[in-house]
Amino acid sequence: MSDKIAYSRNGDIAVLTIQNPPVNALSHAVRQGLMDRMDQAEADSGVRAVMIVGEGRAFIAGADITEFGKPQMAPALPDVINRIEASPLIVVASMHGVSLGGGLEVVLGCHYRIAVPSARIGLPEVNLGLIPGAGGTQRLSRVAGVDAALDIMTTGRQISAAEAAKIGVIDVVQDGDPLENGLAYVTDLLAKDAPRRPVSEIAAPEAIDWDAAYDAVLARGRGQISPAQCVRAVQAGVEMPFSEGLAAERQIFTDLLKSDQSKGMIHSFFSERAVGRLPELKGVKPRPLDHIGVIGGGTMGAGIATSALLSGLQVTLIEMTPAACEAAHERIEGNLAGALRRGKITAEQHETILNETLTVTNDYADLSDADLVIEAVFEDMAVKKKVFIKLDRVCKQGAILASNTSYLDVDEIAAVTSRPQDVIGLHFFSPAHVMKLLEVVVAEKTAIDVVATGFELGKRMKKISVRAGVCDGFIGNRILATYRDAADQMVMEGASPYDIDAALEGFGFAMGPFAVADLAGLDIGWAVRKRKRVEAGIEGVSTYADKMCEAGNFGQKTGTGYYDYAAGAKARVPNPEVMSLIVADRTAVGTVQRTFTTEQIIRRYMASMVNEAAKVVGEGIARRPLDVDMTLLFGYGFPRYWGGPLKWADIVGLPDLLEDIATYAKNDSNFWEVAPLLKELVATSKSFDSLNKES
Ligand code: 3H9
Repeated sequence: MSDKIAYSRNGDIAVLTIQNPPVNALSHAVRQGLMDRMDQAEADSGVRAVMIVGEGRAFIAGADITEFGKPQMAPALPDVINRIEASPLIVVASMHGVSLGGGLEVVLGCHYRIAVPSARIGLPEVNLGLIPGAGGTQRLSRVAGVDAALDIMTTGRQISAAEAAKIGVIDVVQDGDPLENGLAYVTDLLAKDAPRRPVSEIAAPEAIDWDAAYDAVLARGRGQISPAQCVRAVQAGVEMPFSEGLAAERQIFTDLLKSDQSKGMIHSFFSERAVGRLPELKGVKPRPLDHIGVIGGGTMGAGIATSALLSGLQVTLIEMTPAACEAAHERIEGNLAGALRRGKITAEQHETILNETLTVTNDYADLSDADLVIEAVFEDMAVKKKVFIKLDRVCKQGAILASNTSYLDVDEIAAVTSRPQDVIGLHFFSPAHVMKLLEVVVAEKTAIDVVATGFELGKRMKKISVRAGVCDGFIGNRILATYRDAADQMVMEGASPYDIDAALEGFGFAMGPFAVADLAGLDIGWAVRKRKRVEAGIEGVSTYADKMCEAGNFGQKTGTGYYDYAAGAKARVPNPEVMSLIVADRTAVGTVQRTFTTEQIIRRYMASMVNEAAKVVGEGIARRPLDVDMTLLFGYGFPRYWGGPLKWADIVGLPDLLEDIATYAKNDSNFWEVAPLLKELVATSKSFDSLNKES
């Protein structure tokens, strides 16, 4: 018999304690154990009720996700839950921590439910590209009604015990020890001779307009299919007898389990957790991290300072003049007001941060006791070097000097200090207090405990931290530069920016590349192009993109760019002047014109991204394919349901991609030079994911 479920007697109550750390996932042994212990309880003379509790930090966090994709071993979870519900004894769940997915489904199979106030419940299967597959769609809608059930399962959000009680999922919310509370509750139920209360016997809820609900959820899902499938499963439960509804739900669940989207999302789930786990950091103690310095109070510096303040760190921000200090202070205050409004901090914390933990000054000497200083000044090597020389002079021994550069050579920056071992790149994404990604850029001489401290900072700031090596643009911006080029090339060959944006938004990106450029500001790329031309001695050339800027069209901030934003950002319409500028450029350059289908746009854009990503992994700039995947997911709006560009590549097949690249290379062999790693994987019939597993 399994040892994952402990069995004990408390008078006439059998207590089943789930013991499967860390989060009591419903592995095969747990499912079998629940079956066996239910049998034991029913055979145990004098037992009148069963109580299920979880040991450790959760009641049950759901099905064991590591078992997905492997052959199913009986008993299946729906059978376990049906067996619990069908017991002649009364069965009670006493919950603490989370009861998620299959965990909530077990709870709904019990006849009564009690929880501590801090308990949380949810059906987060949609976050894995699935729907609840063990009765969740059927039972929750019977208990809570269709609207509340659909809200919970289509968003995947967790709700509090109080909210769960309001919609009837929890009968009693009570502070204290879940075991003690539960026993008292069951004793009370037995004293009252409370009946069994199977949810499957509750009448089906009222129907709604299923097609309208399906369409609304589908539209919200930006291409994700599983949330809308929840609607169909609930519909089946309303229109058919309980057992048939259950079978329909199971069919949708198993179909989705085989889908590309669930493969992508399950990859995202595990990669998100694996990305910060680096073998070389095992056992390495981070340096102390209490007081952070930030150089520069522009959008980026203020965002970094805000993020540090929100994670409880003391912050000293340096600006050059009193006026700039005041502006920086205002920016941070604005960010913090937003955090207060969204309930991320209390009014008291807000006051303390502004009055005690934040200092804005123009005196570098105030950094003398900082543990780590992040420079976020203008992206220019000479300016950065000046800052690092100053920091080297004022910062205490052992203090970490970090640059927020997005593409400059961190080794070169480190070389101007007397302590290159303490120098690291910490590349935040704007707005830094909102965006989840942090590239931890490890330079040649960076000490290992400095790397560990970079990851520790990311953890405290609740970021997804990715280790990157030094090269122009590190992981993310290097790959971005390539796929942006691919998009620009397609524009010159006949695709409009609007076709490209529409194709990629259809693929699942939050925004297409030209809409992103409008958001970031077209003047940024313009300045870079002008500088590069001066360096190359080819001034006087002006592309269509330059002409847009020369006319003052910088994107959203000026109201026009590729799009016209007169009716607001969401109601953007193509700027009518852009296409004529593009056509003039195409004619001047003389590129052969062709048409592109949506599929062709996506394949070419993605092939460029995958090829560059394979180079980034092959050169060791990213350690593993999953590091690239998480960078693109958390910093560049890549659709989570594809799992990242390299997971996407595995899904569509590497040999086909290689063939595509060979075709594109016929016109531009330089740009389309195949990544050696991609060739090697195809030659050895391996996937990118096989490299994740080897590492
Ligand atoms: C489902 O239930 C389908 C059913 O409807 C139908 C079935 C037929 N399985 O996140 P953490 C691991 S689908 C296996 O770092 P936290 C996790 O990988 C499931 N492993 O901690 C990590 O391992 P490691 C629906 C799991 O405190 C460790 O536990 N349920 C599972 O920040 C700690 O996790 C979900 O989608 C699992 N279900 O957050 C819930 N869950 O240490 C998914 C966690 O090796 N889980 N692990 O990296 C979560 O949302 C969070 O993990 C949780 C804890 C909130 C539970």
